Amino acid sequence: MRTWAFLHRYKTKYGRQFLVAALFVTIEATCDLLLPTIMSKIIDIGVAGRRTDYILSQGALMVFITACGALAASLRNVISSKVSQQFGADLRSDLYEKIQMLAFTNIDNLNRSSLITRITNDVNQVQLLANGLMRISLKAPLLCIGSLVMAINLNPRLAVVLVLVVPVVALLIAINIKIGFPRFVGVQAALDRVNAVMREYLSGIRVVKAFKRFAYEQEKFAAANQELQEKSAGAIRLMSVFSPSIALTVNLGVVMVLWMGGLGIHAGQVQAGHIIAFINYMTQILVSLMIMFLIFNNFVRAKASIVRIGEVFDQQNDAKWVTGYAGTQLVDNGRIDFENVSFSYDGFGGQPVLKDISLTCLPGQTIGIIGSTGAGKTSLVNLIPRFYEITAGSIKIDGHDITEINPGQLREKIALVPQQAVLFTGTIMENIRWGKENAAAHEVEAAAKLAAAHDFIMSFPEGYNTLLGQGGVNLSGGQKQRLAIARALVRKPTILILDDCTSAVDVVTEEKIKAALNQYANQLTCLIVAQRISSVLAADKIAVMEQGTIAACGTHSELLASSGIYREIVQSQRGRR
Ligand code: TTP
Ligand code: MG
Repeated sequence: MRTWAFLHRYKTKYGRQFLVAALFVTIEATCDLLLPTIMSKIIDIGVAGRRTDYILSQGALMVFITACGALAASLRNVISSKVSQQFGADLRSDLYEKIQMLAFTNIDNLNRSSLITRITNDVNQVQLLANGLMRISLKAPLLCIGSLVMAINLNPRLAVVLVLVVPVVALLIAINIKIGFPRFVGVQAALDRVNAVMREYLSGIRVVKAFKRFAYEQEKFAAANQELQEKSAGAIRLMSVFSPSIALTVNLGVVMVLWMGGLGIHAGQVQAGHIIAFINYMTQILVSLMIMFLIFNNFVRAKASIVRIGEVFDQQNDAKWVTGYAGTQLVDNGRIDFENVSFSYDGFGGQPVLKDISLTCLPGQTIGIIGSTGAGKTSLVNLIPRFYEITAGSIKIDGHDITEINPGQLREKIALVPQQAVLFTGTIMENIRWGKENAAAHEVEAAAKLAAAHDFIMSFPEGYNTLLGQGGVNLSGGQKQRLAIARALVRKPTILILDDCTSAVDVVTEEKIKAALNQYANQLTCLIVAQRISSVLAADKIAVMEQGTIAACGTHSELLASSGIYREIVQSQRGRR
């Protein structure tokens, strides 16, 4: 299966250590296998013949073999823990790297929260499997087969019992696996759903409380929880029938051995020690069969995880983000050309979100983009840093098609302030420095001043060192937006894109930002997406978007004269500048 392909690279990396662990497991199993035979000899030769010297020497041998087994077990444990931890860490970091390289389309496909489960829970499961594989799962079959061989070797007559018992037990386990497999997969899926419901609830907890939807959410959770309970109970019920029936079969076998052995002793064909050793081997067979059965459970869980991890590795990166790909060197002008661009999100029913867009933005120009919600403004500006691939037409920066420019270099020139300000856990200083890693403190401050953020930052006791919670929860909406603007400005980009990022800022502050930007934006190309006409009044050109197309384009006065839609928007906003 293709999804498993990613495991190959680890096979070569850890194959040798795996083999060493396998060697130790073999030693360990061999030691376990030798003990019952020696014991039977002690009973039959030493005890029956009253030979103390024999008992002592064989006893010493038993101690020695046990010690060897213990040593092998410890070494195997050390190796398996080390390898599985390392393997887990490698897998996690490879996965993380892969996710970083993914295009937005891929991430939309995979769903963000499921990516988190994949990198944590799923990797854990695979790591557990690797650890288990190197420990018990190798030992159990070895013990099982070894015990069989030893038992037959010891006394072929008694081995008849094995011929009866082992197939029955194996059959029981096979049936169990056949019925149990889908059930365990079902349990895993139900667990995923509980996780998903919980995650969504926690991320939307404020809205849930605000809308008093607690009861609804609780019901949703209860349903998922109930499903998990039922699925798990079903799987466990199955186990609870099978485990005792296996134990019963084996115990019947023990009775048969005792019975046949008793007859054998009576006839002088079997020795007492043989019976004890034989029962020992048979118990080992039972235990290892049961262990294999438990490992199977582990494997089912890990298999689902492996598939889920494989899905991530299988994602083809549409954006062909090649590290080291030189591409075309950009000259810093900042001209943007949209030529007959069409675009649709994957899975948007093939419905184009943008249709035949042509727009030119000359170096240093400021272009305003307005239009009703859902018109495609955000989609349009997100195409410039090549977050998504267009379906038709071309987008050029300084005359070069963006598909020919290394995305890393392309994005370096562009600062985009998204519609929803995204902040990270850390200080305000760190958050602004996201725009430019090595920005000096005065640069950060200058950017914050431009974004009208300096004053409110300084009003905090810790100033720029104020710690922000996850997503900036301890800031107001407008404060977040201004930090996001500062982060973009500190980068000193060639192209600045503001996607409706002053929507939560009061009008007075917005005026301040606008005035500062007007000066600052002189040398750079600026795209301003806005709801309020006032935000784009001063732009060199205003594009009015309507259902994925540019309905009109021109300066404010041109549009007033020529565009009905524009006049309507202006009219509707009159008096609430
Ligand atoms: P947007 O481009 O987000 O519309 P907009 O930015 O003009 O709207 P707003 O003023 O509210 O910010 O959306 C255009 C269409 O694309 C809309 O039907 C939703 C769809 N869409 C997606 O399917 N996936 C996405 O990630 C985004 C951003 C939009
Ligand atoms: Mg938008």
